[in-house]
Amino acid sequence: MPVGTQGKFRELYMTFCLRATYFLRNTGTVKVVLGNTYHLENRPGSEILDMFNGLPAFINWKRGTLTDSGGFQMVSLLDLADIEEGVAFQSPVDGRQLFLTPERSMNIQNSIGADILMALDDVVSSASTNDTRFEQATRRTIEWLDRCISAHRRPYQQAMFGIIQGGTDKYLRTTSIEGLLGRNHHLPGYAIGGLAGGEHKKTFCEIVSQCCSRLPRDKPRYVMGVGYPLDIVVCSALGADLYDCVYPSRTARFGTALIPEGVLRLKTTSMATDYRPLDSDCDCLVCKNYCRAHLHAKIKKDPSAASLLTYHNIRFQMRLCTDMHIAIAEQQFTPFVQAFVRRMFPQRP
Ligand code: PRF
Ligand code: ZN
Repeated sequence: MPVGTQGKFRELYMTFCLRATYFLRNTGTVKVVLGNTYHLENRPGSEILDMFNGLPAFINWKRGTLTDSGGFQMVSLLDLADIEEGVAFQSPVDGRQLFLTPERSMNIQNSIGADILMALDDVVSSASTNDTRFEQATRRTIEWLDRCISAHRRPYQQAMFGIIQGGTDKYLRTTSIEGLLGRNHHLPGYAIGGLAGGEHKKTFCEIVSQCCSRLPRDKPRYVMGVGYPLDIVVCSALGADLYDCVYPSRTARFGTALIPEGVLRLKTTSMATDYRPLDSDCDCLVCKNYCRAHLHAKIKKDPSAASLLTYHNIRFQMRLCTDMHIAIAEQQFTPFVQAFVRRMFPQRP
């Protein structure tokens, strides 16, 4: 799921001067886009979203939508004051004091009207060394889930996913999973939260594996904030289904393109005379129309180069997912993973 924080997909919009969603549709396989409750509440705001009967009509997006509950933004953006009832924080936009409770998060997400909404979780940065904070967050996430279940006004129109927390502690993760499984009939899907924050890869894999092995086989599993191509492949091998990340657009802004071999830094001088497309296997309009040397020259003077890279990077991620689907359906996933890893790390035996 590409992330368009305010439903805008700024980079695509800038270059093509048309609704960005038109170009997202053109990337062929994007089925769901993600927006953030907290940002959408700021702008355009619930009143306007209600007038449109929700975000999908507002951004003219006819495929799937998902909103994150705001829990993670409170960690990533803000100097927060932590309160049992909910979370208070200062708006980074206008300094206003905001207060997000499970009820308020549900209320806003019901106005936004995405197909999937997320329960409000208490997210602790994986860099934290305060063990009691992880315990508190695990307990609180379950208590808040009950409040989210009661407050959700449209359970038949909008599917609510519960979120597993518990940091890197297996015992806390088990507590969290069991709490969620006890509410299984309210939850059409599950998310694994609290990862992708700089923990060791081995720990990350162990937690994803532990969670996936316990979750119902017939419901989607979403690993939140995951977006490196290698992580997407590894998590899928461990049994996960859904991902979201700003990585493809953020890395494009720094002049980086995703390719099967890893990444291509368009700003490096070797690109100045490289007349190949970004990725010769790619069918996107950027790879069909521009070479690396052109993008290298453009990047210095024209911000639209970042849009072209964003477009390619999103198409790259989507093709990766389609290729995984096909490999799984044809029972060829193991050789697929081997070939993927070998191409990215050819030097390893
Ligand atoms: N919770 C929520 N959104 C998230 C995460 C989370 O744990 C992550 C992973 N740290 C990314 N986005 N609600
Ligand atoms: Zn391309």
